[in-house]
Amino acid sequence: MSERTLAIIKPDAVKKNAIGDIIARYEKAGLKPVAIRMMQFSKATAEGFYVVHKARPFFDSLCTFMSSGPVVVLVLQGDNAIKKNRDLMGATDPAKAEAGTIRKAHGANIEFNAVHGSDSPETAKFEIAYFFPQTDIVG
Ligand code: IDP
Ligand code: MG
Repeated sequence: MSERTLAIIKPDAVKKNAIGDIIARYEKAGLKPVAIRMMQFSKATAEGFYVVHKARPFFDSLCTFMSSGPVVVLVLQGDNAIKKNRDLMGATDPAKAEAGTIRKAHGANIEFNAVHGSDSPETAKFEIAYFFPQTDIVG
């Protein structure tokens, strides 16, 4: 079933000049970009995006990291896009990520882990709407 997911190329990966490599991996896996936006989050934008993690001990550090430099936010579309992207990303901790995954290739540690991907249809819906009006999504 074709679905959409939200991906973010995080500040660490943008700094490492990995934008092209990561988007190539999405395309090769059949995840078509249908919206792309480059921006730098304010702290408040990061806090609103990660509101589900508000009570976690790493919340403040995560939001500081996510607002530390430019990011690329994408809507990806394809069959089973949510799970496909999670598989492509690898485990949250790059040290535990499988060979061939984005986090294995580009992640430094459990916080600086290169990419974000929605984890369910409900979060994908919230996350896509957080950054993109319907009119800015093609296809
Ligand atoms: P996910 O990105 O694989 O879905 P989540 O548990 O949703 O992982 O956590 C969101 C983000 O918070 C992670 O991608 C990572 O950047 C950061 N994070 C998760 N767990 C930790 C931790 O234990 N310490 C520091 N940062 C963390
Ligand atoms: Mg998550």
